[in-house]
Amino acid sequence: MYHLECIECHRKYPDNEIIYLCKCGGLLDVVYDSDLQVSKNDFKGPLSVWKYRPLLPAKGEPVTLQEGGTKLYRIDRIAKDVGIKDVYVKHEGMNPTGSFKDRGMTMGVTKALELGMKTVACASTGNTSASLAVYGARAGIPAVVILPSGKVALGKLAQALIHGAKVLSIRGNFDEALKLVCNLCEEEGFYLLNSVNPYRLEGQKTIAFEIVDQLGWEVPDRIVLPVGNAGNISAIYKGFKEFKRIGIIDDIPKMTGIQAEGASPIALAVREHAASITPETMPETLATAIRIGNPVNAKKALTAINESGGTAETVTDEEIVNAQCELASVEGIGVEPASASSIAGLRKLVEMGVIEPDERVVCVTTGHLLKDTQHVLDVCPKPVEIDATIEAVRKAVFGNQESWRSFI
Ligand code: AN7
Repeated sequence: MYHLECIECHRKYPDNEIIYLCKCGGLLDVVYDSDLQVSKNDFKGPLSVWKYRPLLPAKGEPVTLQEGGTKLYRIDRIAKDVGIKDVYVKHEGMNPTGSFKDRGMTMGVTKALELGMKTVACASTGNTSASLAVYGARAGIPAVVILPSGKVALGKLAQALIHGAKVLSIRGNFDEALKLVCNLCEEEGFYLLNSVNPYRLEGQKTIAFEIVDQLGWEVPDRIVLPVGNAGNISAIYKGFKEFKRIGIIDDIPKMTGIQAEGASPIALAVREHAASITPETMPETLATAIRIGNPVNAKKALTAINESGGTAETVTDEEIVNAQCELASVEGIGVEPASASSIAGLRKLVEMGVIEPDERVVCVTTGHLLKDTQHVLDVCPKPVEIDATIEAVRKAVFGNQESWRSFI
């Protein structure tokens, strides 16, 4: 029903071969037989990753915590302020571990068991490790995670630790951690669950399915999302393409990737109309989730952006934090910095005239606010400490007009 296929040379591999890159070095895709017949009626149960099982490459019982089914919120106040009519947030922070990674891991760890793998492993800027630790625990197999020391938000680190992963912190960045974990998996036969693994992206493509489902089987004009290792933008694009191929939708949204200025090889390649990226050796941003200089899925992401008529843009750390505060205080949606880059990017692209005022846009917010709270405490006003008397409370509420919304 499906096989693995190289996106460059189109060499095919059976679905049960343990392989992450083609012999030619190209990335792999899961490709379904062209006579696959699936209709809306085949999607059963509540909104979730596994609702779309007819389009997922799993044979056995899923390893699941009921991921997906995240809410699609309208954000009318921000939309009005930005000057565009129709904006939604797909809040992926509402997944079981607080990020979109769970969609990939429920699929990837299910596949690991199906393939008889005994240990799972990944490199991570944080969220992937949290998710792998959880799904490893759920599956009852050990997980090894390799992290860039000092650059992982504490909420994510705490998750990886308490869910029982073997947590290794390297003196190096994410790109170095990824190289190491690839070697480790090769040498020890561990199952690699970074987004170079095409099965993981199969889980993540359900973001596209859910958006269409939630919009009453309509397609938005544009998807705006943060880009780090570039797996998610590639996965979501693949989801839309599959829905189009089986006749559920007619159009594909413009895939629009946002990167932090200090870690932006894909945005730079798009700006220069380059066919490939130039890796950034010293990536830096406060949005540590996307502090990635050599995105492994760059080739797939550039195809997604170019074929869909989308674009990529950079935002500064300051724009990211402002967008995070705005989304939190104006719309009541708490997301981590990387996720807020989608809102910062929306604003910038509307100002640049790239996004038109009449577009219907979905911003994907990839991780929850509580993942990463240190800089929130740094940028927000301190709690006002007072005596435990009603007079002091009254004075504090009405006397001091220092606005806690001053960042808006
Ligand atoms: C909140 O956890 O790469 O472009 O190792 O945690 O698919 O890499 C995280 C990535 C966006 C970027 N938003 O997604 C990791 C990791 C959040 C993230 C991204 C990440 P990709």
